[in-house]
Amino acid sequence: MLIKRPDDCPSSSITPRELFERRRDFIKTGAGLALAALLPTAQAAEKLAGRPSLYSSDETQTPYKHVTGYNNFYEFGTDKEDPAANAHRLQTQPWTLRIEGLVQKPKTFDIDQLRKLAPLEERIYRLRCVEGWSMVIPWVGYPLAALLRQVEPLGSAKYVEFISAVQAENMPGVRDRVLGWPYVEGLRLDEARHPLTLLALGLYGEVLPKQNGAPIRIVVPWKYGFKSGKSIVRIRFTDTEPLTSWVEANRREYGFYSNVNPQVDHPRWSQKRERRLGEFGKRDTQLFNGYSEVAPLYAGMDLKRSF
Ligand SMILES: Nc1nc2c(c(=O)[nH]1)N[C@H]1C(S)=C(S)[C@@H](COP(=O)(O)O)O[C@H]1N2
Ligand SMILES: [Mo]
Repeated sequence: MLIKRPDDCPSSSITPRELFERRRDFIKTGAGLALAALLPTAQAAEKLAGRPSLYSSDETQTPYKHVTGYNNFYEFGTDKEDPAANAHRLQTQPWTLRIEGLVQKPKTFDIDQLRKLAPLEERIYRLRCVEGWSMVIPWVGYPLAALLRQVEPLGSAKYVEFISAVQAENMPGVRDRVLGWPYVEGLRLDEARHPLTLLALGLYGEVLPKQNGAPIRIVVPWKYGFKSGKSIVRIRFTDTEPLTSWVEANRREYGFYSNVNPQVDHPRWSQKRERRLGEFGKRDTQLFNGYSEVAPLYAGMDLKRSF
């Protein structure tokens, strides 16, 4: 059935691609022909291509509809469908990213400057969420290290903090005190500079959909998904471990490191298995989400204590 009542199917949850596909399906049927004329012409999402990267996984990519329809973005609500329904309200133009703290040259970048800063790559990464699902997503972006070096960090800088936008009037979720706002995440500087850590500006060959963290987000593929802050406006270099939103909310359940680790269960559930969105059954979760090249970052650390 193609026609749904508006409240079953908020227009905001329909992606340009879905609209396009619906129009096409309509046009194929005689009955659809007349109705197709009433539908808004789908505005194609702005393309953003990247050159293929050697860091890419060759696994089956998670369908676009799951990547953009089943999200965590608490600023827009706590249900997995809320971001797709509400994130259209996020105002992404103009947008600036301020980089400051323990640096020689604090700077502010706009999106055009960020897009041109380094060659865009397409990186197909696995992402494992702490709640037990996983995805394979073709991101478009470049290593965060390319951005961080622009501001010449001081020797005293040991961590970076990522601060997401707060637009109270556009974000129904920030009325809830589930988390302290703004959403804050952080990495140790060597983690932030690791070549796998990505500054993402797009996915599936398009600019980032708003529910996925437009116009810029971090992606750290060996850590649980919540370490990847969305819609960030500020990066701050610090000498102390940042107090992240999830640690602040519940430090017994969420640690600063949050490396994917099947041997360290969440206090309320096992982390040994995961479900790939769009698939049935479960697969084994791998240490560091399978990105074993990051192991040297944690040499000598007890990963059960520093979870
Ligand atoms: N600002 C912000 N960033 C966020 C979140 C959030 O609620 N707010 N949720 C995190 C969580 S829990 C996950 S699993 C990933 C989900 O990213 P995705 O929706 O693109 O799959 O975003 C992370 N980044
Ligand atoms: Mo998550």
